[in-house]
Amino acid sequence: MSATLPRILVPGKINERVLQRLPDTFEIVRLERADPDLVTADMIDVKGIAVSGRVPAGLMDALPGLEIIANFGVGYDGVDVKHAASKGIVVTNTPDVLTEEVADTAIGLLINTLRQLPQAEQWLRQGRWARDGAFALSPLSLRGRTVGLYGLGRIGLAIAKRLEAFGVSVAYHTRSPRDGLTYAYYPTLERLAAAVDTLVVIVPGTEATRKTVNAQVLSALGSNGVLINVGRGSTVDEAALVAALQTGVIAGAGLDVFDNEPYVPDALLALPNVSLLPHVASASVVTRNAMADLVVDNLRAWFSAGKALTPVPETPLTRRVG
Ligand code: A2R
Repeated sequence: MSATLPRILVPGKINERVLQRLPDTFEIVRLERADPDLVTADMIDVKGIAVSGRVPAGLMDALPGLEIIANFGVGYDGVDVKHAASKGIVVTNTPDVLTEEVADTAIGLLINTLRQLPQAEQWLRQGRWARDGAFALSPLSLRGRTVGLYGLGRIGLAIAKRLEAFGVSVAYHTRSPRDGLTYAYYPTLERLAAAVDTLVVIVPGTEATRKTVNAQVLSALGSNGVLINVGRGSTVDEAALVAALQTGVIAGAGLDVFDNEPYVPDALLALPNVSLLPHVASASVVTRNAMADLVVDNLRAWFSAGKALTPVPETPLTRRVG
């Protein structure tokens, strides 16, 4: 491997296709995890990071030549982007290429939660259909529901379009209303929750969204209410959610994301009125390959043309080429 290739650090695990494609134009340096204490003197000339997970400020500080962090995923809450911006390090993510897949999964999770399809399949697989008869009717249905989207960006809009086809009404809350849409806009999350019976969370995990789906919001959603989260676990107050599900404050929840992944609270696992997925919204081979390609293409564009393809808004930086 030529010593002139830019060196890219890969802390922890990442999609295999990233590791396959990087060596065409880069030298890969592996690190067991994103821990600055593991950085050794020979990594001093590392210029980029490709990551699926965390990049703390300390790791950036330990790599004085670092120019770019290419994050695998549209959400980049694991990367200390404020610190990156303060050091002139560009951060990229993988928007758009996963939008439709995540929206598909959101609809699947919504219907699974309402109609208890995973439980019905277990009934069949366990031989109970033949032994005990028909699976119980689902208390909940998508019919007649009003769905509120907390977040109406790329993915939120793709979910909204699907919901229109299902014949349910759609409303939303974001910080500012989107032009050219007929969906009802609510300036606060609590007012949206009060106006709908189904709340789909698809905002980024930021300080501003942290634990915003709290006891008041769940109470406003009401006893027929269903919460679906395909954004980030940090957005929901998990303790308040468990209490609301246990006491009938809301009727059910479908969760693809959790506060402390991959650990899911026992209290959630014990509940009958939830549908739980291990953060798989974008997890098909085709979509994860597209995300992997965008990680590598961002790094290539940065070092060849001086401009990343999909920098996050906090770091709209360019590189002096040469
Ligand atoms: O607030 P706005 O007008 O910037 O709308 C954005 C909304 N949003 C928020 N809404 C209410 N309160 C907040 N503090 C807040 N922060 C952001 O979330 C916009 O409608 C949406 C984000 O849309 P995009 O940036 O297009 O992201 P995308 O591709 O839809 O993905 C959303 C998230 C990712 O960050 C991952 O965490 C997850 O889905 O996969």
